[in-house]
Amino acid sequence: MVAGLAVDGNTDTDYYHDSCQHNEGESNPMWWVDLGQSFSINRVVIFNRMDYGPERLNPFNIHIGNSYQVTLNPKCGGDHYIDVSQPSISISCQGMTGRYVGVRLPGTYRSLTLCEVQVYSN
Ligand SMILES: [Ca+2]
Repeated sequence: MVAGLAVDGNTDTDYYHDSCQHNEGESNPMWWVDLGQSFSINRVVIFNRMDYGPERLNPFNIHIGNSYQVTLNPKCGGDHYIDVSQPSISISCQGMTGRYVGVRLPGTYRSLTLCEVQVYSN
């Protein structure tokens, strides 16, 4: 079951098809979705940008919890790395609960481009 779906329900990984969100060169850029209520989360699937710079997603962190200060929420796992030859990665977050699901790139001058984030509840 899909508890929350962002950015637009379109998993197209070509940035120029207007289905990806993008932040250019920030420290610790962050994106999050407000699911509207707390859900028990099973997994998070992230669709990367594939037409340019797929390696820019690595490494990334996922935060899940009920604080609107999203970085205060617990991390699902540690640093995640997507296989840059693959358009998406599925990350198990079994046992975590939260209203906010965030994707954060740790470090300075990181560019965060997400073409879709799907959140699946139990
Ligand atoms: Ca999209």
